[in-house]
Amino acid sequence: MKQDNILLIGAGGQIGAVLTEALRTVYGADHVIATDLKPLENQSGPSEILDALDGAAMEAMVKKWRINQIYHLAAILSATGEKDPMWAWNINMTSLFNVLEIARQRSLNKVYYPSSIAVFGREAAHQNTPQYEVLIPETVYGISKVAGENWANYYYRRYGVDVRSLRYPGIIGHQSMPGGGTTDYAVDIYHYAVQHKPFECFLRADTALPMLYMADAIRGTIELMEAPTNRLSVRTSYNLAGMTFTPDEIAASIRKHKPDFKISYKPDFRQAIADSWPASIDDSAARHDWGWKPDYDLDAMTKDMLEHLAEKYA
Ligand code: NAD
Ligand code: AKB
Repeated sequence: MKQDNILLIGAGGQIGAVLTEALRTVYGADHVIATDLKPLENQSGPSEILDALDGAAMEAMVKKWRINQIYHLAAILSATGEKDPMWAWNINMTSLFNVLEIARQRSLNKVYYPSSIAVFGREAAHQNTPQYEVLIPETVYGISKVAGENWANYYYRRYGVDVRSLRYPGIIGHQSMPGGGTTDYAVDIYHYAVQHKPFECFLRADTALPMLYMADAIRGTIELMEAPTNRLSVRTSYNLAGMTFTPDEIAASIRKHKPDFKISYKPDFRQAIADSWPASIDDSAARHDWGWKPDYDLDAMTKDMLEHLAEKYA
């Protein structure tokens, strides 16, 4: 078992809850300190309340637990961010600066900072969006991720802080619920299907978006963090792809198991956000540099999601 001490910020969220447990199997339960604004339940290791806007509290926690790696997951996502842009900008940027400054001042080994497909806007190529593409996002969330990626690159080039980052697509998992994103429908839909309820989708039937199964996202994150430094050529954030589908296609995949499943469509403000994002992204840099390869396609994910959620609701 590896003997780094990891601070996970935003560990109560959709990805954080799963990543915490995955990191604990690699580094040992006592070496992964899970933190969030809210108290964390059912923890197999240490946890604390931490507001990522409070730099002094974050530094005290780094000292207390002798932290040498930070995974900074706390953020306000695309849909919630549009309801109060300045609030979202403050949380997303202030928390990142606190992490980067502590990493610089205390010479931490590594920092993980997730970015998103939200960095792209409608000027970017819609299909197979390249790694290096024009970045004109149309949400405050996307703007904060473009800025965050560039600050990550800056701290690496200027101060040698080993910040690593992935542009996640929409992440789908059975373990936790998403928090305020535009891709959230693709998680909710499985919960409705398993409970034999009809699902009303907030995106149009033909809205194609890049998505990734949670198991792949967690494995990819840990693989990136364990890759030798000299293999990494991208210090802003790597494009990461899994699959692409529309609401219509995910419903069809669910119907292979649940033929009576019904979906209807009532697009809301999230449609404009989805329309500004790519349909698919090119992750060849991640494949080339550190061997990224997703395991799950849409049907494999559907089967796994339905099996796990059936157990949960039984
Ligand atoms: P989430 O909204 O589910 O969880 C975020 C967590 O951060 C929550 O538990 C929240 O309580 C916590 N948080 C918010 N403000 C905080 C603060 N001031 N201090 C401490 N904690 C605070 O988000 P997620 O889906 O788990 O996403 C994690 C990261 O991955 C985010 O940076 C997000 O931008 C990125 N990402 C997620 C997806 C996705 O599909 N889930 C896709 C692309 C990128
Ligand atoms: C969101 O929809 O905001 C997130 C993301 C793709 O960053 N899931």
